[in-house]
Parts: sequence; C-alpha cells; structure tokens
Amino acid sequence: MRILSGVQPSGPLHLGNYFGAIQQHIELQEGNEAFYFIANYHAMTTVHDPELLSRYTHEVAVDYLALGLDPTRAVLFRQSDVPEVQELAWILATVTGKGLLDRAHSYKDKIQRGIVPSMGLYYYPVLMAADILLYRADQVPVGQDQVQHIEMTQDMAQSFNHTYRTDVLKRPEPRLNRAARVPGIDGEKMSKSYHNTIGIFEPPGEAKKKIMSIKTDSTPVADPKDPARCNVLALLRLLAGPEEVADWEDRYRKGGVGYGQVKTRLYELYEERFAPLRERRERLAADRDYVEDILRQGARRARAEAHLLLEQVWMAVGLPRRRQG
Ligand code: AQP
Repeated sequence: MRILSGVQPSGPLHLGNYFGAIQQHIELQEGNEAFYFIANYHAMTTVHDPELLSRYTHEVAVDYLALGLDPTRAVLFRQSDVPEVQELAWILATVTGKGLLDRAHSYKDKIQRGIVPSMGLYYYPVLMAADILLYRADQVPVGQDQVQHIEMTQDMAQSFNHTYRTDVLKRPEPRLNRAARVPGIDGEKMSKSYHNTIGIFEPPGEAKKKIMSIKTDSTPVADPKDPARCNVLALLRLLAGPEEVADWEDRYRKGGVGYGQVKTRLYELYEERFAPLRERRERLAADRDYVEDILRQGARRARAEAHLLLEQVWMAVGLPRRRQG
C-alpha cells in the first residue's frame, strides 16, 4: 500500500505531531511504500522569516530521522524540491468549487486565532490535495484536524476525474492514529501556532516547566475527579502503559490525587521516552551533509513519481507533454 503524509516546518515539532502523526508514520514504513514530506510551502502561510523557515525545515528532517525514520525504507523529501506539486494544485483549483474551500474548518479556526487570512491559507487544502494525489497515495495517516482536508481531496479527485472522464487521480483514504487530538497545555488542540505545545525534543528544564503549567481545574486534592476531563491524564495516556493508566483513572474517581503528582509522573514518562533519542538527534543535527543528502535522494525519487502522474494529467486536460527538468 502507498502511504503519504506531511508535516509543516512551522515550528519545533510537538507531542501532538508525534502521537497524532509521526509515530504512525514510522510504524507504517514497514511493509508499505511510504512517502513523507516536509511541507515548507504550506508553512509559508505562517512563517515569513526565511532563515527560520529553512532552519525549521532542516530540523523536521533531523527529528524524523532521530525518531526512527529509515531512509532506506521510506522516502523523506522537502515539498519545495518537487515544484510540480504547484502545477497539479492549479489544475485542481480549476475544477474545485469555491464553496468547498469556504467550508474548511481549519481556515476558520486559524483566522479566528489571529493568523492573517491570506489567499495561501485559503488555498491550503488545494495544495494539500495536490500533495496527496501527485503520488497516488492509498492512505494518508493524520490527526483528526486534517480529516476534512482528506475528504476535500477525495472531492477534488472525483471532480477532476468526472470533468475529464478519466480515472487518473486515485481516491485516498484518511487513516486516523490512536491519538487523533492531543491537547496542548491550555487544553486546546496542541498546535505550533497556538503557543501551547510541549516539544518532542525540549531541553529537560523547559519540558518540566511546560508540563507543570498544564491547565487543570481547581478540584481540591481530596475530592473525586473526572478522568475524562483532565488534560494531564490525556497526555499521560499517550506515554504510560494500560495498567498504569487504569490505576490513575481509578485513583481519580476515588479522590486523593493532586494534579501536581500526575504532572510529575507525566514528566518522568516524557523523559523516559524521549531523553534517549536526544543524543541520536544531536549526532544527526551535527551532520548537515548526511541529512541534506537523504533529502536530495528523497526528492529524486518523489520527483520521478510526480512526473509519471503529471504526464497522465497533461494528457487528460490537453496540455502539451514536457520533459522532466
Ligand atoms: N494536537 C494534535 N493532535 C493530533 N494530531 C496532531 N497533528 C498536529 N497537531 C495535532 C497532526 O500532525 C501532523 C502534522 O501537522 P502539521 O504540522 O502539518 O499541521 P497542523 O495540524 O496544523 O499542526 P500544528 O502544530 O497545528 O501546526 P500549525 O500551528 O503551524 O498549523 C498532521 O497529521 C496533524 O493532524
């Protein structure tokens, strides 16, 4: 099966990106054809500092490799290294009703939070559809927030195929991870642009500060608490084994647990999981040429696939065929 997914280099990656996407991306590299891209064109909707965009892009590659991406199994590439995606996006835009984009939750959510409503932000789902359709992906592993975008991609593929009486574009399916919506330290969806994240590779002191500041209610220690409504427990569930989770839930219901206690345990679990990977990450970060080489090779493979699809699209729509540049 062909798997495709991407992550925006719009800031340091966080636990939402890890449990909502990357963990599953790494698992899916076994037994599938996996393509993962660093969505730097998408990140331009929020990052306008060239030095920062280029640094975050490189850091996402380093993070993926440190977290277990194997470049001999999966194709890792920068979105902008396959500029053909912009051409497919334009072609899709010509068969996409404006009403479809008007319904995008993510766009509405972002402008409500003060992100500038640029045309790029509005057009984001079209570019995302091109990202997916260009590689004829069967499944797209994502968090809950991206499901609507995959449904829009299905609509665009259908609209293109219907308009041009073809089956060139393949309908992709979303594949939800176990952690479809990881809450941030304020209880809202953890998001790079909402300043509520706990990074995957925070310096230890920083992670502790953030975990201790997770928003909780003011139920006194002795009182019973609802385990379904606690942000700390929601994060702990991602890191602890099922027996430990059941034990905490039981103690919540009985009362006598303080939020500070759970936060301290959450920090321990965070360190157990990510501290050993920090060293690997540091080694990779120090070897820029190695990481760049992986990205270059990934781009070559991705570009070859993209070109195969575009040739069929050109034929379907009546554009002249071109050689790959
Ligand atoms: N809080 C989350 N819970 C579950 N999954 C999440 N993802 C992101 N946040 C959560 C999943 O991570 C993948 C990569 O996300 P992205 O960086 O491409 O875009 P995003 O969803 O918009 O992530 P952010 O952090 O919220 O970025 P900004 O603030 O820049 O928009 C996706 O599969 C996403 O579902």
